[in-house]
Amino acid sequence: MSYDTLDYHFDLRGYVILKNAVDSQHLSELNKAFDQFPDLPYMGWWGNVQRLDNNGEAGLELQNIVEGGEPFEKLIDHPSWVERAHRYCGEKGTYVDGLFIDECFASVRRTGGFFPIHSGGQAGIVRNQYRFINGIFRCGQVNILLALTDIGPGDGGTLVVPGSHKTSFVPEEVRKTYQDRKNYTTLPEGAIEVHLKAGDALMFVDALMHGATERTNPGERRVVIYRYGPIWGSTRHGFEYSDELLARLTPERRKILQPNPRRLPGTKFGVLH
Ligand SMILES: O=C(O)CCC(=O)C(=O)O
Repeated sequence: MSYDTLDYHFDLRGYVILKNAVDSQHLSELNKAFDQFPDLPYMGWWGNVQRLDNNGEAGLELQNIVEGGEPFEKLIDHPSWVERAHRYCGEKGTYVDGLFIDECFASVRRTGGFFPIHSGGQAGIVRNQYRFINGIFRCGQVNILLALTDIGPGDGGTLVVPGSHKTSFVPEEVRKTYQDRKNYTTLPEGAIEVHLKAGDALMFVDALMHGATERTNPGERRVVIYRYGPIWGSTRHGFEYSDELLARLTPERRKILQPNPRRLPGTKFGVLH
C-alpha cells in the first residue's frame, strides 16, 4: 500500500484542500444554476429538490441538489475526488465495495449566517467515524465542500478543529468556547477558519469538529456539499431519486446514487425497473 501527501494530511488533520477541484467552465455552470434557483419557502419543493435549511441560521439550503441539473450530476463521480473518497469511505476491496451519496445540498450564506460547531471523535458516531485499520482507510462519512465563491475572512467560512476526528474528550472549558454559537469573532479553542478560492474543495471526514463563522461581509457565500459513505447507507433525509434522473445518468453515477437497485417481484436485480 502506498500513501500520498494528502493521505498524510487527511490522517493528521482530518481534512485536505483540493485546489482547483473543478475547472472554470464547470464553476461558471454551477454559479449560473445558483442564479436560477427559484425563491422557495422553507420546505418548498422545486422538482425533486427541497429547501430544507438544516440549521436555520446557516442560510438557505437546497437539499437533494443532484436533481438540480447536469452541473450537479457531474459532481457525483468527479475525478478530482471520487477515487480518494472511494478509498477513504467506500469499503474498498470488500464485499460491500462502493460509494454512496448520503446527502447533497447547495448552501447560500448571507450576512449573519453561521453554523455552530459540531461533531468530533469524542461523540463516537458510527456513521461519520474516522478509521484507519491495518493500513486501510475505513471511514464512515467523507464530505466534499466545494466553494463556488472565494471564501476569505468575514465570508462565513468553514471552521475546523484539526485533529479533532481522533479526539476522545472535550474539556468543559473548551466546550464553552464552542457554545458561543453566534459570535465566533475570536475563534473557538483549537479551531481554524478554512479559506478557499472558488473552485477549491474542502474534503473532510465528518467526525472532524466543524461548523462555520458568522458571515459579516455583504453578498453571499455559495457552496455545494456532497457527503459520501459506504453503499449500505441510506440518504440522511429520506430523499429518493427520480426515475428520470436515474435513467439518464451514466452507469457509474447511477451506481453511486443507487448502489442496490430496487429488488421487486418480477424484476431482475441489477436492472432499474
Ligand atoms: O457551511 C459550512 O461551512 C459548514 C457546514 C457544516 O458544518 C455541515 O454541513 O455540517
